[in-house]
Amino acid sequence: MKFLSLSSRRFLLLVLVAISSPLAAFATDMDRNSDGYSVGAFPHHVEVADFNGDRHLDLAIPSSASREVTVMLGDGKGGFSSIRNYPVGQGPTWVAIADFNGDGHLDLVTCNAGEGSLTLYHGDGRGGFSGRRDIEGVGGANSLVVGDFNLDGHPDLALALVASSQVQVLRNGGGGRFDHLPPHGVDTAPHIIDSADLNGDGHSDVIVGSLGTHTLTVFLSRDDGSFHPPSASKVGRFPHYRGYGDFNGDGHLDAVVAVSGEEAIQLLLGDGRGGLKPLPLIRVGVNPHGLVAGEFTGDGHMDVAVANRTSKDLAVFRGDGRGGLKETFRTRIGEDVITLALGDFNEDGRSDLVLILASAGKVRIYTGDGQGRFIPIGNPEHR
Ligand SMILES: [Ca+2]
Ligand SMILES: [Ca+2]
Ligand SMILES: [Ca+2]
Ligand SMILES: [Ca+2]
Repeated sequence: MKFLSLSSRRFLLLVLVAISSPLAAFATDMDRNSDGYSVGAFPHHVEVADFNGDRHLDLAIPSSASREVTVMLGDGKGGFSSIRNYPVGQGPTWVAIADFNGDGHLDLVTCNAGEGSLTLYHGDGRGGFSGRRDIEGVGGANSLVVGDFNLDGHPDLALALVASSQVQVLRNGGGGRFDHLPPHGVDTAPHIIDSADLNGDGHSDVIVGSLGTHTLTVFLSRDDGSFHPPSASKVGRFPHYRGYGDFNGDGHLDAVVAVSGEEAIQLLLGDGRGGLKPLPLIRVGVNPHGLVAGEFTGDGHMDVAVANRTSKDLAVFRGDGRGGLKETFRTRIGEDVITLALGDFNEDGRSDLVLILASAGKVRIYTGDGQGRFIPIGNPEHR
């Protein structure tokens, strides 16, 4: 549908989606070809959730150059029955999903790096979003993560503020009303913030990668929502996306990070107390960026998939359960993949990947075969 303008394409999609489900499926088939589904300009991030409660995985994708977040409702067969764009603030780089107002339906929030704001939408539980509310006063925020840091049952947000090299928690007082807590200093140029329970106390901790110092900083949570003094681990140059899992089978969560300046990934062994010990770099390709950790091969050991933005390929590393990672699969993508996420989109019991093609403005699903290989779902070889 390249020949249609964005607004007319949006209108056509809205009309088709509004009619009936067989036609809606037809609409998205039209929108999809072997290149993938078109979304906004420069999609930057993706989150996977079931927004409409039909047990099929859905996607939310902020597009940083088009001030919108795209919501794609999955059909359970690796396709999408509805694609809708919602306007947000300028330069959205990140999205997070949770039931912020406690009505039982998942909501979404984008981090709008272009203007230092967040845009919150309330989900209706049927895949639609409304009640836009913008939260100002988060200048320099680049990424955010959800966590119930003070254990009151209301999901809070933690933001990486790249301009001021700080981490800030926005505490949800209930109903999706957020209080800005005093920020914490972090190493220079924090980029990606995420969370994992590194010390195994059942409580999400916050991890931030800093591009200025090439470090990962861990903030262990206290029960009242405050953090212990942070500790940092030196990693390879330019840490980007991370995955978490117990790679060496000692019962402690470990981290694996794409370090683009080294053309490598790096495993960091967790000590169960929040410490992360970096292991030697593993070369992967040019400009690795997106990364997920999961069990792709059926042997019960954690594996890693990483996308190389400049060499435009995807590599899978099979974990041996003892902290070893060995490349077992590589496929050419031919596009600039900024990030990827994991989910069983065709519901065959095997993990699949969603790839976000930044420069192309597209989304592609690659189905997993359960043995560590991933094939684009439009590929006839896979039918
Ligand atoms: Ca769904
Ligand atoms: Ca809600
Ligand atoms: Ca471990
Ligand atoms: Ca699957």
